[in-house]
Amino acid sequence: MRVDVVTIFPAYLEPARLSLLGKARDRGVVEIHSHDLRDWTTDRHRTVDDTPYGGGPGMVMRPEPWDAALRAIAGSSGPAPRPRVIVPTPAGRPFTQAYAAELAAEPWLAFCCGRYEGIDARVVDAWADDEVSIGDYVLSGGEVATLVMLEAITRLLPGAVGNAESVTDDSFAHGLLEGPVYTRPPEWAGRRVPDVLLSGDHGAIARWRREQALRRTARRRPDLLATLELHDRDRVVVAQTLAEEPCQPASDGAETTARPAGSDEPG
Ligand code: 6GU
Repeated sequence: MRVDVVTIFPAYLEPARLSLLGKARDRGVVEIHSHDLRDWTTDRHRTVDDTPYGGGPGMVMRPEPWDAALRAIAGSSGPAPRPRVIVPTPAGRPFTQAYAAELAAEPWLAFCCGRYEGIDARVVDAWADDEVSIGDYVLSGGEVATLVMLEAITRLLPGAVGNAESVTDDSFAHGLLEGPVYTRPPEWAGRRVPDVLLSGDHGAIARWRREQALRRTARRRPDLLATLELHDRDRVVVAQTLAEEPCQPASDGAETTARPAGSDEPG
């Protein structure tokens, strides 16, 4: 996959050289080019913004540099006739795992990182295939949102992650949040790893993990359950979880299985 990112702060994309994204680039799984929008300005001050028509606070990004940048990029010989053009904005459609998977199937993406109050709507209308938000809060620009989306997309690309299973088991891949995970030692700071995980009984482990995922999802994201097809046994777990006392923030009831060693109240 090829990715072009247009921004007035190309340095914001430097973290895309690290870790998973960096390795995917080294392996040729993804090719990321960041561009300075100001390279397509024509005035001495390299101006990219102006005051909003109709008044109001802040500044709006002028259309001409964006159009020039996108013409130059789309006209360069990429892997497709033109890239799918994405404008990150808090006013966009929500970015989800399914959306990440859809974008991961594209040969070529271009992200247009706006700043200030946004980009002139005419050039967005002319070029953007998608206006996308990463959540219900406001960032100062699209750069960090682009990094977020690039990481979510790239880890879905074949050859990007060592263990393909770690992608398919993720939270959201099955519509449920992932439950708690543990490694050695079996007891740490008086807290024991749930016995079932040490049992070697793969069926029991799979059932326990499903139950933990259901409990966590029912506690933290009950909205996710509405769209899922649940088995009868799943429904019992959800009903039990929802009938329990609301628990402390950041807890989802997993403490009943990962209780301190020596604690003997029922789980
Ligand atoms: Cl994609 N951009 C900005 N600036 N703020 C956001 C966002 C995107 N998603 C949530 N907040």
